[in-house]
Amino acid sequence: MHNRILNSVVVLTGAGISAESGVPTFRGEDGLWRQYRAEDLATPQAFMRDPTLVWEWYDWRRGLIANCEPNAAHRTLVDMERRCEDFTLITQNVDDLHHRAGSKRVVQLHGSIWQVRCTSEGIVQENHDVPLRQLPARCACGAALRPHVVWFGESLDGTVLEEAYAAAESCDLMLAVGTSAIVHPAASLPTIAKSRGARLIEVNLERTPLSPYADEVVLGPAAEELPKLWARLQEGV
Ligand code: BJW
Repeated sequence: MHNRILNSVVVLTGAGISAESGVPTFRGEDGLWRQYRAEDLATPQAFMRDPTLVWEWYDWRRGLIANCEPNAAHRTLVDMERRCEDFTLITQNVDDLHHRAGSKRVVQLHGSIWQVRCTSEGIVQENHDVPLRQLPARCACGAALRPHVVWFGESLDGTVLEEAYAAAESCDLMLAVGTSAIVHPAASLPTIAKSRGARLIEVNLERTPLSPYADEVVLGPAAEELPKLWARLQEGV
């Protein structure tokens, strides 16, 4: 990489990057499942109240995601990782489409929909059953399993968060792609980068609370706009 501004690049992705793969976003019109909003299901309280309902939602999403393929935006980030000296991909998504596209190192802020955790022993296991054999899913020890994801009001993994903050604090360029930028602490990463002198570029279908802080807002679908932006950045524009 010859251009100094691309020495250290951080990309924060949200649900919008997977939208063109067919994964519903959280807050768009397609974010509704039955009559529920995602915000009402992605909480420990919802799980305690009705674990079967919450597992039905995850089982439905797992089935849907299993049939989705990474798109051109995911693939562009694979190329960025290969070509940038110092590159960190931070995602809020739990769909694992970055890994499936070929990204090697992905900081998964909110966990993975393909991992489950025992509510008694805390043990995390990979689970790719589609559909799940039992709802609510149960551990061999008999306790309920839960998705190994971060719900509202729950803390993010400390090591994961530290890695994300460290990358945001030291990057030259931060791209925020397909996130509504309202869920914290993820939403604070681009503004942290900006406050430390990074160039901030946002890619989204619409403006977000982040837009006023961005040096550039690219409006359009990520699968179309990110490859074009990457080509431009490599030319030093
Ligand atoms: C396209 C596109 C295309 C469409 N191309 N673009 C500070 C201030 C205020 C509140 C808080 C705060 N700090 C913490 C909080 C509380 C809370 C929070 O942020 N609340 C806000 C809603 C106000 N945060 C938490 O509770 C977090 N925990 C925490 O901080 O612990 C300590 C603490 C607790 C309580 C108080 C204080 C401190 C945990 C957050 C966990 C979020 N979990 C979820 C579910 C994950 C599991 C799962 O997937 O099932 O994470 S919720 C959901 O939102 C999911 C997402 O990762 C996350 C972000 O959504 P995202 O990715 O931005 O998606 P959308 O749908 O919102 O937006 C899509 C965007 O794409 C849109 O802009 C579209 O326009 C765009 N788009 N198609 C480009 N083709």
